[in-house]
Amino acid sequence: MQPDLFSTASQTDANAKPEEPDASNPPARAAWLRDELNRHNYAYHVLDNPSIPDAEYDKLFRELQALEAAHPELLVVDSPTQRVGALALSAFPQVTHSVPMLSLGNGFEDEDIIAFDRRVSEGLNITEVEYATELKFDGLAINLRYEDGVLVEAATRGDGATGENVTTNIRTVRAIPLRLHTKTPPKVLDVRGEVMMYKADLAKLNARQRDAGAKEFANPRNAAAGSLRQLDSRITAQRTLRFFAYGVGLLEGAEMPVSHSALLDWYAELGLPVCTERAVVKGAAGLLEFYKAVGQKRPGLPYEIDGVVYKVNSVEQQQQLGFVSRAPRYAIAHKFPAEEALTTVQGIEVQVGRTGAITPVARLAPVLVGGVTVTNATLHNEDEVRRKDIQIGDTVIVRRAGDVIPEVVAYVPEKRPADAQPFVMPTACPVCNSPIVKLEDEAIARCSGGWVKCAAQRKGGLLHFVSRRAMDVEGLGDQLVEQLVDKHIITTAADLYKLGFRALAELDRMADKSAQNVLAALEKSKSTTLARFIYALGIRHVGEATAKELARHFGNLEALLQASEEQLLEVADIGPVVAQSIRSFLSDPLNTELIEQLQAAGVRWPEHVVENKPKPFAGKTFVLTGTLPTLSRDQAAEKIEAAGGKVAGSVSKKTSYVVAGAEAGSKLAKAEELGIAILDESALLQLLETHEQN
Ligand code: D41
Repeated sequence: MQPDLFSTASQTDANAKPEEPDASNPPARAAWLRDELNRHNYAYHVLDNPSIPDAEYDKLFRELQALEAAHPELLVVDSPTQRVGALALSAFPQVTHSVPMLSLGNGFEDEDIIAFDRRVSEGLNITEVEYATELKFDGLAINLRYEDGVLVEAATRGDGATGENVTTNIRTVRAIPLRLHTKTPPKVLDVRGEVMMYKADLAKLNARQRDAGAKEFANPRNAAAGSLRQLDSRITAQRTLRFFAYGVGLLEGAEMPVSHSALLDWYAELGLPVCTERAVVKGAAGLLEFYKAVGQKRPGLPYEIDGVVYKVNSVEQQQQLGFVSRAPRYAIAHKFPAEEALTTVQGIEVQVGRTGAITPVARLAPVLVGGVTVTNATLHNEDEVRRKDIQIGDTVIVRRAGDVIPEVVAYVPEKRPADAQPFVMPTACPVCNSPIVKLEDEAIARCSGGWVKCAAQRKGGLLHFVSRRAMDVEGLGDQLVEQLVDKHIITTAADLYKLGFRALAELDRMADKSAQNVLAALEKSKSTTLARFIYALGIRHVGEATAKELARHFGNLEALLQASEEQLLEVADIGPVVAQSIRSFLSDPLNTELIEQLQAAGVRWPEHVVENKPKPFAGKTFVLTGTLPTLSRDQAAEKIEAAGGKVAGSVSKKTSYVVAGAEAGSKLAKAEELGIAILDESALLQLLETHEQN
């Protein structure tokens, strides 16, 4: 389907990929670049399925720009360099923006920013310009039209002039107020901003996609775009999208704020989410300082950003500067080095985790990704390798996001060599040679050796035991555990507490001082909490939250040790799989022995009394009305009842809260009349959450 959209003189046969002409033939090279860019554009913007990394695309794009600048006769009106934005899918009606949505110029190097500041200060004839700085979210630009304070239309940016009407889907985004928080709203307000997805929400969505055998999203922008293009807004509602406002289009019936920072302050008052990591700075030095500070914070941010944005703060000065092509002269994006890169797969090996899980890992030709050299990347599991069809010899897109393990996003079909080798899952554990088994309903293959036979599992288990959120033994890292296990100094976690100064100090790269520190940290870790202890045991399916719940429910270890599967099922959020996993762990004499040894070594925690789960909604009556954005009526009722509340069918003076969704009717009116507190779904969830935390 792509070729007829993009057919040009140079590409006549739909399937024949023209040879890549080199720079000695500028007309052919330009035509080839146009075809390439158009094809990648389509894959990226229309199919939400990028075919090359952004940086690679930018490189081709800049090459074409340079070629056209050097040979103006080669410039054609439909060159990708002459178009901002992308094709729209036809399923959503077109919306013409009242004020065009401009694009944003960008720079990578400090010099680009210094040159930007120079252009601005010369344009304004001012020596030191004041800028508003903010984050550049990696999402999808959108326009929200509020009339008399009510959200009436939402449209994607599209090509800047026309976008797609995605109002129904946008209404499911909880971060976006359906009504502005003011009694005196402007007649018309176009709010511009970015729709995106938090890292954690994207990970959850991708896990669901994986379970459903559906395509995973390579980044939050694709996830946001894919979600907003859902024809069924119920699907959009199940995906947690976020929004940050950063610009304004048409404004009628209110004064335009005098500066960008004042605009964002106003937005915040109106209940619109705005970037919290923003500042007002002076001159190029101020800009670069902000860039550096954000770069350091970046890994810890809950969302992906691909750079920062600088805007001349004064709106009057912004207008004075005007535009170049379709980007304002007053703003620029300062991008971070690309977090995706192309490289080749030199081999695929497997790693063994603490539960024996076998993870295929791609060995890569070293490549710089976002400033760090990457030589291997996770392929998650065998099914993932099959689904992504990654083979040895392939050229692949590698991605590194924040502090997560680099991963292989996709391979580049055009570059697959004839002798590419598919991955073959080994049948025996590379560490202990035990058979690798895969249960039918599990995606993950495991080494069947267990920690008794498999050193990899022992190491993994020990590292988990000492990790920060478990026993929190500071200074006991990878390399120490590696040596302790390989030299057969320790086998189980209990052996850690038998370690003497000599044994530690004699290890490679251990000074007396560090050995002392490790011993002190081990001693300190003995005083812990029951929840941490349970988590540290590394029972499969028992994460931190489940461990906390188990500790709270049973109150002491003895009660947990004696709990039957049925009793375990009574614990909040524990289902049959988890209950079975806990029971089978605790039934293994090796494990109970370990627990005894740990306690004998002095590991202890304060005992506490079993308390019943608090019932924060006890005595409260709720009435549900209208359609909630994500919860069904039954689900909402279940949550309320689980918290001790009652759900009634009609509103009366005795009603504590009315939970209202879309198309709420007379019950809502009655509640307003009686002055009863009205909640929307997010307020209800928040109320539940606040209580859960207590
Ligand atoms: O966070 C962003 N992605 C972002 C995008 C931002 N913080 N500010 C932006 N400002 C503008 C102007 C200056 C034109 C109002 C933008 C964009 N534009 C933008 N995003 C996509 C196209 C343009």
